[in-house]
Amino acid sequence: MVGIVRRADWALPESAATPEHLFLNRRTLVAGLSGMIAATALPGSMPAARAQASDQTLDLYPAKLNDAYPLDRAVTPADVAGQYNNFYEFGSHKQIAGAARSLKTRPWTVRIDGLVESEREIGIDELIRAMSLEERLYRHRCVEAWSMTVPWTGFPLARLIDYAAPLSSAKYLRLETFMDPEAASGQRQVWYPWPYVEGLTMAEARNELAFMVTGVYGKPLENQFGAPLRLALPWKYGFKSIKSIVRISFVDERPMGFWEQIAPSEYGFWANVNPQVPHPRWSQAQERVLHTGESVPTLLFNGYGEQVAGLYAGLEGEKLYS
Ligand SMILES: Nc1nc2c(c(=O)[nH]1)N[C@H]1C(S)=C(S)[C@@H](COP(=O)(O)O)O[C@H]1N2
Ligand SMILES: [Mo]
Repeated sequence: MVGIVRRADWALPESAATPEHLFLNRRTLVAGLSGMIAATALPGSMPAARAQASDQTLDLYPAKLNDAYPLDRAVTPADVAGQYNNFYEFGSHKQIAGAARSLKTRPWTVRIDGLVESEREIGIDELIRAMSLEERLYRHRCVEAWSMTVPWTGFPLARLIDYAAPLSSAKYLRLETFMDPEAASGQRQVWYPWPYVEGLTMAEARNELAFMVTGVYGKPLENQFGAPLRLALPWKYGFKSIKSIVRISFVDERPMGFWEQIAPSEYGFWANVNPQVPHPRWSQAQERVLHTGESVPTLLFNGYGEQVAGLYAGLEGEKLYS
């Protein structure tokens, strides 16, 4: 998301404000190159082609709407949201839906580890069946100043935390995306710090809004949305909503996210939406609403302050909004 073109105004065409060119800091570059050397030194490290097993959760869709989260705007059409995605594992542009089909999402295992009573691995179908599904209408605000409105299907992250039984020493949740350069051509670009990682505090993770997503528009997720399991944190910039999760770790140190590793001066740990705090290279005051052709004012915490503002009391010294 890091652009080299300097732009001051959100109203410029998205191609200008949208970061597409990668700025590399020295550390990331060095880490990436050593990763490449390690990869080439390991013969047979490429996974063999696997058959796609079938999704055993189809009968759970569509799930019942939880109407506690009403919207102030129309839902983005499914084909629009499904053809405009950020998923750098499949390319640094928005038209990755076709490329993302090469990801095999069954079988799929999620590892739960770190500061928990007992570490374990669970198959995605078993996990989804253990959590009951609901639908929620959420707004999504990308740090690149576009937004959409989506009917996600999933379950509260808090329910998964209860299931994982973390120890009281757990302070943060660290989430990790799959690593499969054979299926995901973006992961062959070794200068990025793969795999994609994100993190949040335990209090944030237990907030009612933090939602584990398994479906969208009344069906299981299509791959471009981050199948078979992604996060939705609607009060934060979209890069916090990590896709295609394979590992959930309970840790006592603040995890460093993918974008924070690449450009810490531009993308931080907290990344809460705030129209008054500009990105170093563009304003966050407005957002371009996908499909409508309109720009509207961005709201503090993306409009979810009632649910989340209390999480940040006493943290005013932190860089909460980038
Ligand atoms: N693993 C992974 N997760 C990711 C990303 C990514 O590139 N890789 N992009 C993030 C960004 S910047 C955004 S805006 C959202 C986009 O979600 P969507 O394609 O479903 O709209 O996914 C986030 N999660
Ligand atoms: Mo984003």
